[in-house]
Amino acid sequence: MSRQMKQNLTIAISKGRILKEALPLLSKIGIEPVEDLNTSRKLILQTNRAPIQVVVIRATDVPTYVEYGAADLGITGKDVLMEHGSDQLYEPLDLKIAPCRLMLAQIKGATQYLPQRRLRIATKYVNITQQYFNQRGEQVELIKLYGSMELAPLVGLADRIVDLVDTGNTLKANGLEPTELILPVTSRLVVNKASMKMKQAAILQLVTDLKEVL
Ligand code: PRT
Ligand code: MG
Repeated sequence: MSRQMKQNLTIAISKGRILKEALPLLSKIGIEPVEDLNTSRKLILQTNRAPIQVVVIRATDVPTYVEYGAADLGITGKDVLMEHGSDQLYEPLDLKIAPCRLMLAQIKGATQYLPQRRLRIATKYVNITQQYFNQRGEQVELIKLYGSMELAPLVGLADRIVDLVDTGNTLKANGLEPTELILPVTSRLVVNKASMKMKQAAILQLVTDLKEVL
């Protein structure tokens, strides 16, 4: 066996819906966790392909693990990567899983009632939102939230929100409507730059295999 084939490869995967959609992809290229993810509480999962292991972490932590080389590869949403600012990472593959849209949204019909001050926008995505309004030359006030953005306009915390939308049901159920598309989102494979050099053969093989099953 060549040296490269024996090299460890750690893949950090965003838990939740991305993990659910990523596992079938890995399975298609012959990589399966040896433990049942639904019952296991382990954070490091060995796979049937001995040198490959999977760590399951929060979406927003994936770029950090991969940047520092604690994981060689990562799978997370384009929203998370853009917000983090991941120019330290290679992004060789759009896995096309967990698709959604990052959108500006408001209370239905709210455009008719523009406030006499800067628009207040609540979001988890303050960097992306700031860039978006900078590009349009508009000054806004950003309010950073960590969840349930839909609530903010309903209780007068913000005039608008920037949030992920899939079916649109969550917005609709709260009397909100999406108005502008900010970023189309899918999950991406990212690679640590040093790993790409040191473990090139193994990583390129994985990328090629994944491309074939997409
Ligand atoms: O729970 P935790 O804070 O750890 O993270 P999380 O809940 O954000 O994780 P999770 O499992 O939801 O995964 C987040 C990632 O999945 C995002 O970074 C996106 O890349 C991707 N993704 C794809 C989505 C959605 N689709 C999505 N619909 N993430 C969140 N949503 C939310 C949306 O904001 C809305 O509140 O799901 C809700 C339902 O959407 P509708 O429009 O179908 O009603
Ligand atoms: Mg969640």
